[in-house]
Amino acid sequence: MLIKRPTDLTENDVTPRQSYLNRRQIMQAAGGLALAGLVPGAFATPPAAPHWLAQKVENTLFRSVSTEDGLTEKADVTSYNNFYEFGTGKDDPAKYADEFNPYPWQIEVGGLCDKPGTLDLESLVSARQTEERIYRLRCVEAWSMVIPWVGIELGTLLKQFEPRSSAKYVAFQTLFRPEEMRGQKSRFSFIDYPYVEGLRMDEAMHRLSFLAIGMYGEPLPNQNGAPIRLVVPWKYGFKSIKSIVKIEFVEEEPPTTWNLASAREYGFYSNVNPNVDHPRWSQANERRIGPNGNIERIPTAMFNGYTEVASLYEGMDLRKFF
Ligand SMILES: Nc1nc2c(c(=O)[nH]1)N[C@H]1C(S)=C(S)[C@@H](COP(=O)(O)O)O[C@H]1N2
Ligand SMILES: [Mo]
Repeated sequence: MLIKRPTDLTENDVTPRQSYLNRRQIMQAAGGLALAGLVPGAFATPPAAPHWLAQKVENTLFRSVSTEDGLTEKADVTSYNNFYEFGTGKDDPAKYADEFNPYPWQIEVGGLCDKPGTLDLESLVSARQTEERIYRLRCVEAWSMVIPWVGIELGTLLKQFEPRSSAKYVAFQTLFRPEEMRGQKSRFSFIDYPYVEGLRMDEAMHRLSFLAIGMYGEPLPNQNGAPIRLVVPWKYGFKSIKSIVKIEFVEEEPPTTWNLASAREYGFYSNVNPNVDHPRWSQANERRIGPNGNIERIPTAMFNGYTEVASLYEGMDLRKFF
């Protein structure tokens, strides 16, 4: 893992947005247009991100964390998703997330802190320097991707609300808006809404915990959790909760969606761990969806390779606290 201290950050480390586009994506875009011409109205126009947001993401000049692993294609990251609010199929989010308009957006921050408040996305984002971080994302289903996110460190935002010492955990909540999120209307959904997640305070304050507002140099597509989502690269993907509307400092371990759905399969910690299998499949390997859409079977690394987080779990039995 290549990590730069904030003081080592240099300008223009970031890949220009255009170079993310490759031949495959350009061809797909052309194909999509042709098809849209044949089937009028089949493709909803995605709600456009506001100008200030697109500018902020595009003008991100610093890359603070990177990896030797090759990037997953943007076309794959935006078409193969888990976002149950739009359906349980991998292609449902790309199909239906355009029915959701994330703008304007506010986040309510409260609980055990001295400066609770409601932030609108614009003031949250404009006050801060954004950075690009290239992280591996390892889904509990044993596939993985490598994604260039743009956003801010979670801890720097949380500090602003002055959490009290009694705050031991941070709880997150996704938007509940069934009119625009068709999966939330489903009567036989395996999970309940709103989607909730949580981190222990020290995990949330770890410098790798990130809030993304963009990827591949552009604002987040809806299917990837627009306009703001968590990214915790050493944990299984479901901890990286999308489209966050609420953050709360709490004393007790907060309930989390997948743990509520099946406690024996999905623990609160859910650190990537090749030595602790899911009850129904092995976690020793993963299918890496890599450059050019190539899928490679590779061994899974402890903490998804982010071993610097190990000190957070010293003395803990990671089989028990899986
Ligand atoms: N609100 C919400 N957040 C969510 C999910 C979801 O269904 N709803 N799926 C999770 C899972 S299982 C994964 S693997 C990642 C996928 O993120 P991506 O689609 O941006 O790759 O989002 C996570 N965040
Ligand atoms: Mo996942």
